[in-house]
Amino acid sequence: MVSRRQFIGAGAALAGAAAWSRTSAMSLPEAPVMEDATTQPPLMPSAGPEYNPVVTLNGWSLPFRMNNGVKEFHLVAEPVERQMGEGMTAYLWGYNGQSPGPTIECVEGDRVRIFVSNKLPEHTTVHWHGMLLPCGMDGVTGLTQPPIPPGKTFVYEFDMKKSGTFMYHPHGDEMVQMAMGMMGFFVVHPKDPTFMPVDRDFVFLLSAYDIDPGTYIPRVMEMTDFNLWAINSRVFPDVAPLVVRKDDRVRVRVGNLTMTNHPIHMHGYDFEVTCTDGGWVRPEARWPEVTIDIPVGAMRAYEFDAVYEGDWALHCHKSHHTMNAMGHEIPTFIGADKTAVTRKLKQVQPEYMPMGTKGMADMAEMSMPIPDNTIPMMTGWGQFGSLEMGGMFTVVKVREGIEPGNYDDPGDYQHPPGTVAYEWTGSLPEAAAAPASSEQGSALPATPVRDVTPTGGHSGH
Ligand SMILES: [Cu+2]
Repeated sequence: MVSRRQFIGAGAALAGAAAWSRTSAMSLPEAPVMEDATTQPPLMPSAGPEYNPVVTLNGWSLPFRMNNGVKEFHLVAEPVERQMGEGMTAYLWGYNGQSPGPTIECVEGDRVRIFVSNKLPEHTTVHWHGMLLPCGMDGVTGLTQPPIPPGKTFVYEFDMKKSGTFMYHPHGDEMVQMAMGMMGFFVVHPKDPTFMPVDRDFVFLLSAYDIDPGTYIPRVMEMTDFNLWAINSRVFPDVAPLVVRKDDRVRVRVGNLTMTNHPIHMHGYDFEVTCTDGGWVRPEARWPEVTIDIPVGAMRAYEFDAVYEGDWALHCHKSHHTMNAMGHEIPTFIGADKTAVTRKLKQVQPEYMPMGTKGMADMAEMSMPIPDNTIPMMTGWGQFGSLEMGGMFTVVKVREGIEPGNYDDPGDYQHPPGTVAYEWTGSLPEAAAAPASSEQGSALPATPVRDVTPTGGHSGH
């Protein structure tokens, strides 16, 4: 617990000559805690200007209180237990019971006072990524403030100069603290509620961990070879779907605090980037995309009109990032005959299964024995079988008639008859024979081949 005396001391030290700081006359706001990893419903504003709150996938927004016109929040940096997926819990560091920390929402023009209490075993600070603020509120250990020692509380206070999509994270022992999961979203809504309104506004942060199967704590020294690629510290199939009502205008805000870029691809739609952590993108500066690269330390928001019903995949396009805990040192066995070696290995290890000789899809369907506290590499079941996915993968579920404010999983998409890929059961045509090389000179036109028919042979002659 932080005593009132400690709190006043920290406030006074930070406030210095700033006459506007009245923190010493107040009590510390409550610090709500969330331990549930399910997506919480949007937090409607309890005071101040109206706004349309965001929905944090597998997360929540931090409640605030008003104090003489200032919005007050209380963040607590602390060790947390995060269920990354069913059967796997990680011991991370985060804020208010969760990693990532709660989303902070406010409105352009608000004055915000954020109390940060440090319950970590080492010092920390909070940097408000993308915000325009007084330099001394920027949260860089040593450069703009002393570190917040364990057990102490510091106060940050500044005006929301512009609306947009931002984040917060430590700027003290940053490598360790971000590898341990310390990060959160910060959304500033426009003062004018008619500015670029959307019906549904989703946010999530990309994070990556290296946690050996059967263990709980990330290896913080890992630089590139992570084994858990996560959306809000969850991995598929336990990342919440983005539930959308047909014809809604939808915004998806993504931030990347991993060690590499993530090309985020959404199926079924084209869309435009409308906001970065630098601000809103002018309409004449946008272009259509179906994949947007999220650079390290950046945020992108994209928007679309949800006119196409379905279960649409949304995932990182680096295929290793849609896998869960796996070793990367395994040789390729495609085409290898393991029959003889399997017979021998089964004599000493009867459960041995040969894998990878035809690819690795069989991994998803086998239930191999795995250690406690880990997640299969490729998993997740849909109405047509295994998805053979993991990591940074989720589903955008667009349905008719979903109530506004309802984000419950509507289940599998019911495809209209005749709209699902199907097996051809008729006779198969003979494969087109390649012309013998000696004939090619006369058979092929001099210009590049344009008129090859699909049933074989060349036209003409
Ligand atoms: Cu990725």
